[in-house]
Amino acid sequence: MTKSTTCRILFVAVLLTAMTSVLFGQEKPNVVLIYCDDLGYGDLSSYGATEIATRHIDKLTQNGTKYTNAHSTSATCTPSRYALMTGIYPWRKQGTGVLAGDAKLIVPTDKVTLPKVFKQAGYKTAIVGKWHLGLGGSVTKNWNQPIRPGPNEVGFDYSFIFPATADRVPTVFLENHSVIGLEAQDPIMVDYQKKIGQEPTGEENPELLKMQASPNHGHNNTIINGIGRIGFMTGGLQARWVDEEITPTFLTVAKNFLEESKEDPFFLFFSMTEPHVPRMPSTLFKGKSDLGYRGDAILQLDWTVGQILDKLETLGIAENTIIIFSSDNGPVLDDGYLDGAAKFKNVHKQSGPLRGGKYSIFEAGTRVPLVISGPQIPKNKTSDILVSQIDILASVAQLLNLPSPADARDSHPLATSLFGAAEIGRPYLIEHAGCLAILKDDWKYIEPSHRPAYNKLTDIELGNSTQPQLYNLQHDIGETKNIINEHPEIAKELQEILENEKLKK
Ligand code: NG6
Ligand code: CA
Repeated sequence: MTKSTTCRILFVAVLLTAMTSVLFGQEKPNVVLIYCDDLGYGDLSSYGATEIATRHIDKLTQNGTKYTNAHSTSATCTPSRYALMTGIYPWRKQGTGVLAGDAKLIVPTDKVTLPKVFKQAGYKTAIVGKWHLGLGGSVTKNWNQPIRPGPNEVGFDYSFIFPATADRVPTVFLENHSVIGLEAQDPIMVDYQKKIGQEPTGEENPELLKMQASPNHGHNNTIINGIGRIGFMTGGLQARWVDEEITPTFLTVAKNFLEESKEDPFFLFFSMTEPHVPRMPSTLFKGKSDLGYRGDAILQLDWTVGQILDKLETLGIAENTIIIFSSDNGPVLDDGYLDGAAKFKNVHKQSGPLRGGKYSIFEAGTRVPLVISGPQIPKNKTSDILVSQIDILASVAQLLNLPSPADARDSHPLATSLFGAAEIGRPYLIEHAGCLAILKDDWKYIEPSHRPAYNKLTDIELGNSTQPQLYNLQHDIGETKNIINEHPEIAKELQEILENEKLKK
């Protein structure tokens, strides 16, 4: 073969490969959604933290757009995740509060979901990490058999999850429908009403704990890996996770998925457990921060994000991958264990300039970090448009040229902003933490509520008041001054929008 023929063949081969990648997939960006558990607005150095350096997430921030007015729908996990999956405000639906570890699936199997949108466009979909949206058709279930429905029935081709939270039983992983590592002769049983089996509980045998539970929080049921949990469990000794290995496990599984999916357009929901309690980072990270295990867990989270970014680079798909990084609700220091986090209350500002924290209707409950990077997304940009995680679903449909999903009626299509350079936010947003609040322009109205104003256990101001509240967030981001008496007309306008929203079915 002459040199020029070889060159021509090579040229045609390169051209064909390029055309194939344009036609079959590569023009569709991959999407990795990295979702943290209880990471606060002030927990990252790119969001102003001075006592901790989250350099991998900082790098992501430099490479993308950072949002300063982005929200989860709710101040706890299950409702925020319900909204993310369905595009429906969780307060419209009964039973979307924080779920027990044996709860049944609450995401409808016959409606649109975020992963189903991707599937409609031919994507491969996976969830790796925390689920907390229930499993199976009822509370009573046999954990030793395949459990359906779950993530695979609502749109994920592949799932590798733990059922609820790291502080709730069962402390096991499920791959698709089945618990991993189960031995037939040692079946698992779970109970949230009464003790089952002979295993020690935190309440009866606190001397066996490697981390003490905070008094009165209730993390004193079955002890697993030296940590008292919420709920009782027996059996499945070989299937139980070791807390220090949770994140390395999820990371390995996520990397494998990326490796296997590099030729397809894919959606990976990487749902991390940090810095939710119990904070038990891998030994490598213990003592790495100056902020105790909570800080160490954040450094582990940051490192893990770096590992995902590196993997995308190595696979040569970083350029064509959108990364969405956010958190399901605001921060908390003492959420059930005496891990020392509360000691750093006045050192590290986990809520940044915001008031409240997890569980709170004040801003720190739902205003969370949101960083998005990707092919069409401006780098090193800060945006203050109003956006919510509930908008991701409709925005993805818009990005992929699919019809707007009617079921997801609270989700706004903001693709030109979230995945592009536009600066268009949603007109208003409803916040949820037991009671409701509404954000519009610079204003925030919190409806009156008889719930407590303060939670002593977590030391968090919940923001509830029997009086209606109005704040101007432009001048008072810390919600220090209720100015409803000065602006009754604005309060009335916001209240009316809120009441109308509540009436929508
Ligand atoms: C609360 C738990 C808390 C945490 C939370 C769920 C008590 C007193 N506290 O009920 O420790 O597990 O539920 O957190 O039980 S979330 O981020 O998943 O919503
Ligand atoms: Ca959470």
